[in-house]
Amino acid sequence: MKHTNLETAKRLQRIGSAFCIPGPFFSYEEIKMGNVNHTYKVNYIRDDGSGMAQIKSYLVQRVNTYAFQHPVELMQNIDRVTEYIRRTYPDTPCLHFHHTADRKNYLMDEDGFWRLSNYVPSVTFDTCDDAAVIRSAGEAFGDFQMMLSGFDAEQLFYTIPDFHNTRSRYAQLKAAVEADPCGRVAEVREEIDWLLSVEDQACRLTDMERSGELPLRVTHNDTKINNVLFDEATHKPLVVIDLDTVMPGLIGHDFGDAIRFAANFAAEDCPNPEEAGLDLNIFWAFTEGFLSKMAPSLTQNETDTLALSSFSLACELSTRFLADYIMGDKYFKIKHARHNLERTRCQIALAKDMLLKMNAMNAIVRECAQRYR
Ligand code: GN1
Ligand code: MG
Repeated sequence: MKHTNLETAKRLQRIGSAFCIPGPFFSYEEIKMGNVNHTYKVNYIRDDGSGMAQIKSYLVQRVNTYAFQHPVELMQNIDRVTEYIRRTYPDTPCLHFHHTADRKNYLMDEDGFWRLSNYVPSVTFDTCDDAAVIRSAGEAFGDFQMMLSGFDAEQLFYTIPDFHNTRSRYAQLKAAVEADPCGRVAEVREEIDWLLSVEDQACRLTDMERSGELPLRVTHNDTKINNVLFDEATHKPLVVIDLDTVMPGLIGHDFGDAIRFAANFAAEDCPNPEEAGLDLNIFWAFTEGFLSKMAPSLTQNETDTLALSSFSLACELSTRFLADYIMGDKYFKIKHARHNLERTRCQIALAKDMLLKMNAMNAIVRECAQRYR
């Protein structure tokens, strides 16, 4: 349902009061980042103690309960993870979610499932060709995994079961093709055929996980570089955000997802797939940063499959975008009718280029793994 600005302001004000935010509501803006949840920055007027008015900002998010069907458990995961980080690494900045009067870190009401956190003044990057920033993003995600290496994975609820199970993502695509509820399959035969032609290679990590050849860790699972907040002035990483999918996973899920997003020459939804491809310099910079933190803990199989993981994650996401397009765009937010199709084509073009550059990627991984071991 589309709301007017006034209606949205009223809703956000109501949510702010439920989370006991003091001071008069001043304004809000929608933050367009993120393909699943809705995010708003809300601004309040606060007396700074000397009678001068100051603006204090928060982030309000409406969790997409089509994607996250157990949002209460999701918020419990976030609570456990952030509490663990706060306790174990008191000097590391961490997200802070506010509580309602009845001590819940969420609010469920007639128009959704809401949460509210502090706003951290920062910059984020959707695309970035500055190798130093990319390297720092690699360090930030590497640090994040290392910080959680002592965290008991048993405590985590699977917020989206089989999230990075590439075999089951392929199965979902095949089911969508079979159902074809919108009559869109004929138009995307070429994409379907290509994805099916590389299925076994794309699913290699999933198969190795099943056979016990790759260890489970606690991973972030949604490592787009825009999930790292950077200091506005120094461009040093401040904090890793978007903890909705912190679950047991493979190191390659974090590495591969970051690469397929950050090291693509084109934006994820670029309408011209011929512009997509793997930027090996960015690949190198991220790998450096990530492995400078993770290399000492890698198994041989993990090292050997890191480069492949970026191909796997690009194919996996292609199957997700394509299945969503075929099913009528129910999962990912879209801005126009062919948005998911354009995302699919761009991701496939990237995956094809990754195949051509696999040897180079492997050489970079091996070199960094050795240097930082
Ligand atoms: C979604 O919401 P956002 O932008 O963090 C999706 C990721 C995809 C990504 C593609 C929970 O992430 O898995 O890789 O879109 N998150 C979920 O842009 O499905
Ligand atoms: Mg996310």
